[in-house]
Amino acid sequence: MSYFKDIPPIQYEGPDSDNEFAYRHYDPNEVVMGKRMEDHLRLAVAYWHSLAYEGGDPFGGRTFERPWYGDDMAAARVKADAAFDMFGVLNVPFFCFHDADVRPEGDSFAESRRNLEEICDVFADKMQQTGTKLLWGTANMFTHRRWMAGAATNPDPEIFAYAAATVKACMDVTHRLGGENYVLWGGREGYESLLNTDLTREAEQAGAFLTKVVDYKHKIGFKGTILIEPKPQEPSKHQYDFDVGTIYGFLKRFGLENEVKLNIEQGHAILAGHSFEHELALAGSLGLLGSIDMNRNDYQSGWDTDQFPNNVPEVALAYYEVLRAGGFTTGGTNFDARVRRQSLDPEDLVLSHVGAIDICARGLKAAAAMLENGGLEKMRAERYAGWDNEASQAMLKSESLDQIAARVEETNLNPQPRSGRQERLENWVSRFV
Ligand code: XLS
Ligand code: NI
Ligand code: NI
Repeated sequence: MSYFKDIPPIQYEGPDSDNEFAYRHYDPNEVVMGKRMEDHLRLAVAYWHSLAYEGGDPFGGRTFERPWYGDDMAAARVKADAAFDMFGVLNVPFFCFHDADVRPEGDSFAESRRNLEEICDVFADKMQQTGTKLLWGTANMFTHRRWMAGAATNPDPEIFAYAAATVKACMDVTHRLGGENYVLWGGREGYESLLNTDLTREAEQAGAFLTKVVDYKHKIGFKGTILIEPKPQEPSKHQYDFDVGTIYGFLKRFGLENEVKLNIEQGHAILAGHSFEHELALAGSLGLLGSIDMNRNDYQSGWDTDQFPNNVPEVALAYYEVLRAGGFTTGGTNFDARVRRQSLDPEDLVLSHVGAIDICARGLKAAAAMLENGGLEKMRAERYAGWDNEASQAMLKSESLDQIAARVEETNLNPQPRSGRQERLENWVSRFV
């Protein structure tokens, strides 16, 4: 019997509904800026947090009791049943998974691969029956002890080889399941101590690895997007995919900037000392915005606590940048978020998503209203209007430093500062959120 048998399918009932098991703001069919809300947000449930996470923290182990816990194929099948039941209850169109979330580790690489393929056969049937789609697949190259010093950036070439085989297997099943993206989060691609680390070699290894991944994508005809997910630290002290700007430099260095985009996570942006909207705006400006991992960190603890989002103004500014960049194409909104370890019940698992989905719907609608109103863009355009003429453009393109200097003296240039109007803009945003 389904683990979620006591929970009704969640439907849109509108803001006045008193039903806990209903969406108040997420109406998949509501049209926002010419597109159905479901097609804007492209929501996904993360298998690792909702199905694989057992409630542990650094001070204590499992708190949850789920009928699918176990490390054999039978348990993996029960887990898959529960997963698709949950996707159905939530009416969420996508899911995401790592190999290690869905299958037991085998005694050999080949056995692990076969386990993965077998469970993906189960997924294929369920996806066919339910219409649920795969937003992205990925490889867990950080939990097992073999990965403790990294995967592609490991000092041991045998680990590099194992990582290559692992990613190939995960790309193969992602491709077979019609996945729309393939994600690489560099779980332990970084270092614990600079004292034992050769930065030059590790960067070369990472570049060679990613080049092989991109080549393989083309070889098998995978039409999805390869995405890198930035994170500055945790689990490593320092991670190479620190933030959007760092990855852009890495991609340029290895000539991959037109092949790879980014999966940007709220909590990781904060860990890097940025806001989510900063990372999204920068990725948008560099043409690298692919997909998002939606969550939030605890504001005090300073860790990647992967909580569900619950702040509309923050989420609105994030979607504003997504919409400004043209919205998602292959990407979407993956809830890289888990319930707290005291939230034991199936209801907690479902309602955490329900609340977060409503927050995203409100954020999206506010973002669309801001963009449609155009106020922010108008004020921004006015602020830079001085550049919209030939003379200013000529200064950028052709005038030399000494020519500019001569002109400054000839015309007795005396520029006057103008207000940046920050508070007025903040007031304007507040009208919408
Ligand atoms: C961990 C990451 C991870 C990736 C997928 O911090 O967010 O969950 O999204 O490997
Ligand atoms: Ni993530
Ligand atoms: Ni994360």
